Amino acid sequence: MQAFVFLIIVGTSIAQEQRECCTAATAIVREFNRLHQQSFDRVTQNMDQHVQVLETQNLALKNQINNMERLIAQTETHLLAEISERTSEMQSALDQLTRREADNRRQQILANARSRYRIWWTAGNDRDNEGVWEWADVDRPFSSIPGRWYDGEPNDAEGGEDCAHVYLHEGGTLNDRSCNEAGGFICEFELTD
Ligand SMILES: [Ca+2]
Ligand SMILES: [Ca+2]
Repeated sequence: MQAFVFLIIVGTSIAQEQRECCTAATAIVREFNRLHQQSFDRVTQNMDQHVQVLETQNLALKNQINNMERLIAQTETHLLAEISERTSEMQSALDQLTRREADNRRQQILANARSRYRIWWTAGNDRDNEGVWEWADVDRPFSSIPGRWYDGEPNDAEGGEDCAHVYLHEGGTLNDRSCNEAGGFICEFELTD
């Protein structure tokens, strides 16, 4: 009878220890889960904040890039307009310089010619059709010449003046004269570099 009671006491003690141990383990697991969840929430919150900062920085960078692209486009347009304007000005200056050089050369030739011949022939004539002046050497309207007739000319004096010469003493104006008279001649040529 005494031995049976002892077994019951021992059996009761083991079961109690098992319950206490189980309760403690459950508490530990619950605490671990709470701490884990707390840590996870904190990390998630930090990541959300970090992502938000990155998105803000990304938006700011996009705005800066858009501004730079707009600035580059405006600068490119301005530079192209500037280059076009400068090119036009330089071409105009070059044309003016070329014309001035041609005029100077023409004046120099005429000045040198004054002392050599009294008559300087051009290629202008109306030998084929009286009163209709043309160039003998080029297919170009006679009216496009830079010179002009002297006052009262051409007069086809005595019906025999069919060739045009230059009056050097009258500013390079033209007069019609007999083609048979001896004289110098004037040729037009293109100036080259
Ligand atoms: Ca004539
Ligand atoms: Ca004449």
